[in-house]
Amino acid sequence: MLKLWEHPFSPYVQKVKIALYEKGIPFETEVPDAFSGAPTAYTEINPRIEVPTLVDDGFRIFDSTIILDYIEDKWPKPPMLPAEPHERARVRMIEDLCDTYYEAVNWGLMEIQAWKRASGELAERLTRRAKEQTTGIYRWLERELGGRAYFNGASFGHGDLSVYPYVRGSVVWGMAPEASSPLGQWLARVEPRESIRKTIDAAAQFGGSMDTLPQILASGAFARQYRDHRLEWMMRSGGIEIVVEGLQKKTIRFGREIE
Ligand SMILES: N[C@@H](CCC(=O)N[C@@H](CS)C(=O)NCC(=O)O)C(=O)O
Repeated sequence: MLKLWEHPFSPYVQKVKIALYEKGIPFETEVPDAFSGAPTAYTEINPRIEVPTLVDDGFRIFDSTIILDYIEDKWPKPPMLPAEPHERARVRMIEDLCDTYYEAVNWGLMEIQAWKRASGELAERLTRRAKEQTTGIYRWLERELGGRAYFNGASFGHGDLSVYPYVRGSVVWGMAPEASSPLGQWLARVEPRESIRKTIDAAAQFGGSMDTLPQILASGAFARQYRDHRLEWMMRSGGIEIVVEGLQKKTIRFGREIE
């Protein structure tokens, strides 16, 4: 059976799960023991030591965008990308912006609210920046949505499953779109879908308490990966001292060097 290496909280994983559920493709899941930064057997499966990785009959595919393409190529029905080339490109640009810009804003909020990297004035400043950035993203997304029912066009597809996990993240971190706004209405339209419900329920049931995260960080047992856009977010938003302190205390690491 198809196997998805995952973490239920990962928006990249959520994209893939929603696509698999939409297409009715059965899959099994496993959470790798791989997020501390220490060497692990999972390196053999994904050289970046990230989730998601899809394993199809021994063939390993990493990166959610590449996985979505693979699923679409191998199981084309129902189609989840628009048919017309401009529209396909439009949807892919939405996905890319969400993966590389929007994700970092939510991730930064998690660093502050759950991992407690900052407190007091610094936490307020970073949260204010995240709020401003989220407002900008909402404006951009609403321009992209235009008069469409779905980001994908007339029906649900990659455009929507690429936006949903991030808007969901904004909701979790206290920055939900206005219910009456076009984005709020789109959210209400897509949220009841079974594919989304199953994905979100798995995250809700995963358990674990956010309360223990600051102690885990302080113990030095865990180094968070500050890869590309995440590092940029912290630097751009005014958290340079968090990066410096995290590197000194080894609670921040960069992506793995490929051997
Ligand atoms: N570009 C990758 C990004 C995947 C990614 O960053 N995954 C995160 C979870 S959200 C991860 O596994 N990070 C490893 C870590 O934090 O140690 C994709 O689209 O799949």
